[in-house]
Amino acid sequence: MFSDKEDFKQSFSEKLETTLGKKVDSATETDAYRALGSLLTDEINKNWLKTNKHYQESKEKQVYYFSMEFLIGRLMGNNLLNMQLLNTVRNGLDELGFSLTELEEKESDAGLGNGGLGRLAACFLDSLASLGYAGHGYGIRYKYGMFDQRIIDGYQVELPDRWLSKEYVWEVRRPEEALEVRFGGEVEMVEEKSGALTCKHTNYEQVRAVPYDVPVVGFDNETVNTLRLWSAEASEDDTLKKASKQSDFDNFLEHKRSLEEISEFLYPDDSHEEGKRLRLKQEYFLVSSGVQNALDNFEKLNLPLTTFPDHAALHINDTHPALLIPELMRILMDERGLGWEEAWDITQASVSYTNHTTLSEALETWPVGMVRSLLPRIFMIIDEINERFCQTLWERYPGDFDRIASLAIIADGHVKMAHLSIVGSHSVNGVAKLHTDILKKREMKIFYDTFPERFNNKTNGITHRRWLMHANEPLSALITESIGDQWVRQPDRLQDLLKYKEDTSFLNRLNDIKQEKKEELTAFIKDYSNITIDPSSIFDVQIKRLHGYKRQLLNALHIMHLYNNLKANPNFNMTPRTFIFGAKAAPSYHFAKKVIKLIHTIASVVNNDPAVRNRMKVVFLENYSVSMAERIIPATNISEQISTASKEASGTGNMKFMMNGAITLGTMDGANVEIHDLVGDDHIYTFGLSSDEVLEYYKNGFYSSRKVYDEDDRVRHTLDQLIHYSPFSKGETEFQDIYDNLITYNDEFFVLKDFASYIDTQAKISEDYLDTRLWNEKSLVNIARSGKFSSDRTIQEYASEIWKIEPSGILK
Ligand code: 4GP
Repeated sequence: MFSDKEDFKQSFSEKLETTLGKKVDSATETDAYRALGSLLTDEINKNWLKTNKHYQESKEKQVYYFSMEFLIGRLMGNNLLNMQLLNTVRNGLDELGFSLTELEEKESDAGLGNGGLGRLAACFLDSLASLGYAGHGYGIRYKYGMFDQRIIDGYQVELPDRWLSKEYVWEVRRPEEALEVRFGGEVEMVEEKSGALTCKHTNYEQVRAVPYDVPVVGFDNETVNTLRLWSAEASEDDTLKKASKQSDFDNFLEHKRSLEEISEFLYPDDSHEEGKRLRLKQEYFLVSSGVQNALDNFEKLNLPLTTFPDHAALHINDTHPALLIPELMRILMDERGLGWEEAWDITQASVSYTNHTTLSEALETWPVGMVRSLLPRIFMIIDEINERFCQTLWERYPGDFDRIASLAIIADGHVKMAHLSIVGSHSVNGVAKLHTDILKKREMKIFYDTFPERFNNKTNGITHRRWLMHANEPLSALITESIGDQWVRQPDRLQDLLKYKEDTSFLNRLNDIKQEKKEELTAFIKDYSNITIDPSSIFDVQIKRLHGYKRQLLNALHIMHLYNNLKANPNFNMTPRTFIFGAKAAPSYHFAKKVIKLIHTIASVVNNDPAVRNRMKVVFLENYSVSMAERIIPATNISEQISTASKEASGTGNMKFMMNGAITLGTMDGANVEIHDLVGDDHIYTFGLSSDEVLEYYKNGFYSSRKVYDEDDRVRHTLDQLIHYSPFSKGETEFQDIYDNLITYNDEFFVLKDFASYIDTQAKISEDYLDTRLWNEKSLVNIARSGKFSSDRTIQEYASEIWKIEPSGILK
C-alpha cells in the first residue's frame, strides 16, 4: 500500500493511466473518482482474500445478516477513514488539483433501504468488520433503490433512483457463484423403493441469482467482510436455444423481463407493507439464495450437518426474510436427506430474529393462496410447522382454543410472518428497552408467556466512525486533542469529556465547531434550495421518513402557531429559528404526502413574509439521503424526536444527533428514554404523553381530539387556518384531509393532545438557547454520554448473547 502522500500521488497517476488512459491534467473528477476507487479496491482485495482464507481455515462461526434493506450511502469516505488513508489521500489529491470532497460526490448514494431498519443494517456491517467479527450481509441488488424525490409545487413526485447509471466501483459481479431459485409449479411427495418419501417439484419457473459482492472494510484492521447482493437474471435456457421463430424470441424476452423484475425495485414503503406478490417473490429470492450460499460455505468445511449452528448464525432483520426458516428446512430435508426433527433443531438453533416495529399495519401476513401457488413446497413446510406447533400448544394448554388460535402461524387464511419468526428461531429481540418491554407486555405477550427465554433487548446503535469521525472531523479532532484517541476504539470513553463541563475555553471551541458546521450547511442550503438562512439562528431539525406517528405535523403546526404569534405581536419574544425538514413519504401514503405539501405551503408563507423573515425560516430539503444527513446532523442544535410515545421502536437519528452535540426535543419513546436516562432532565427536553398513557387511551377510547380543540384556543386557531381562509389555506380545501384526520377521525397519533406541552417546551428552548454557556454544556454532556449508542456496543451484545461468536483471530 502507498506509504505516504508522494507515493499515493505516484500510484494514483499510474492508475489513471493504466485503467483510464488519462494523464492527471486531462482527467475529469469522475475519472479521478474511478481511479481512486480502483486504487483502493486493489488494497481492499488483498485483505478480502486474506479474511476469506482465514475464515475458511479457522472454520469459525459466520454470521449472515439477512435484510431486504441495506441503506449504505456512499463508501469512499468511509473506506478511506477505515483504511486510515483520509489525510494522505486528501492532501495528495489537493496537490494534484482535485478535491476529495468533490470526488466523494461522484459516488452514487446507494439507497437500498427506506429508513431506520436499512441504515441500522449498514451500521451493523461496519461494526462487525471493525470489531473483527465474521459477519456478512445478504441483500438484494435493486436496480432502482429508494425513489428519487422531486418536489413540484410543494407536492412530492417520485422518480426512479438510477443509482447504477454511474459506475459503482465497489461491487464485484461473481457469475460463477450464481444459484438457482424456483417459483411456482407442482409438488408431489413420491415414495421411493426404500419407503422414504421424496419431494418432486415440477413445472417450476427458475431464476438465476447472481451475486454482486461489496467489501465491508473494518476500521484499522485487516478484516474485510462481504455484503453480498443478489441480482435476478434469466438463465439462457433451452427455450432460447430451440427458438426458431421471432415469437419464440419475443416470448423469451418477455419471460426474461418478468424474472428480472424480482430485483428491479426496492419497495418504497416503510411500516406499510403492501401485500404484493412481487414483494413475496423478492423475499423468497433473497432467502433462498442466501441459505443455499451459507450452506455451500459450510459444506466446504467437511463437517457433519448437525454442527451447522456452531458454524453459522442466520439473522433475520425483521420478518421480511422469515421464509428463511422453511427454506432451510426444505434444503435440509429434501436436498440433504435429514428428517424433520433433525432439520428443525438445526434451523431453530441457527436462526434469530429482530423486530423493528409494533405498528400493526407493518406486521407482515401473506394470503395462504398466494404462498401456496408461488412457493408450493415452502407452503407445505410452513403448514407442517404450524401443525406441529399447535400440537405442542395443545399438549401444554389443553382446551385453550383461544390461546392456540392467537398463537397459530396460519390463521384467517393468512401466514403470519412474525409468528413464524418467533417459532422458528431461538432469539427474538426488540431494539430499545421500551420497545422490548412493549413487545413482552403487549404486542407479543402471548408469545413471551410461552417462550420467555427467547425474548431479549438489544438497544440500537450507530457507527460512530461514519456519524462522528467522518461526518464531523473538527469535533472528532477536538475530542482526540482533549481526551486522547481511545474513544475511537472504546466510544464509552467519550465520558472523559465530562471533565470539561466547566471549562469555558473548551465550551467555546465546541461552540465554534457547531457554528462552523452551521455555516457550511447554510452555504449548502443556499446552493441546493436557494434559501438564505441565518447561521446564528437555532437549527431545529426533523429528518426521517414521513409518517403519521413520527408527527412532522406537530412540528408544522407549531411553526404555524409561531408565525401567528409573530404576526399578531411583532414584539413577540422568540429566538430566531430555522426549521429544517427532510423526509420521503411512501408513494401511496396520501396523508404523509399532504403533510409534505403543508410544510411547503408554510415555508412559502413564512419565507416570503418580510415581517417574520429575520425571525424564522422553513426549509424542506428535497430528496433526503444518507449523505445529506451527514451534512445536516453536525450542524443541528435541536433534534426533533417527537413520535407518539410507544410508536417509535427505537430511532437511530436521535443517537446520531446526540453524538454531534444536538439536544433532543423528544417524547419518552424508543431510545429517547435511554438518552434521557443517560443525560438527565437538564440535558434533554421531553414533553407529551407517556407510552403508558397512550396505550391506555388506545384501550379505553377516552381520548377526544375535539375536546382539545374546543378547549384550547391555540389549537383551534391553528387548525381553523387549515380549512378557513388563511395565508396557509388561501381558501382552498387542500388541507381538509389533515383537518379531518385530526378532528373527524380523532387524531390517531395524539398530535393535538401533545400540542400544548410541545409548544411550551419549544418556548423554553427559545429562552435557554440564549444562555450560550449553558447550551454548550448541554451539548457537551450529550456528546460525552453518547458512547453507549455506538453500534459497536450493540454488535458486541448480539455477538455474545445471540450469535455466540468471538472476534476473529485476524484482528490486527
Ligand atoms: C425502524 C423503526 O421505526 C425505528 O424506530 C428503528 O430505530 C429502526 O427500525 C431500526 O431498528 N423500522 C423500520 C421499518 O425502518 O421498516 O420497520
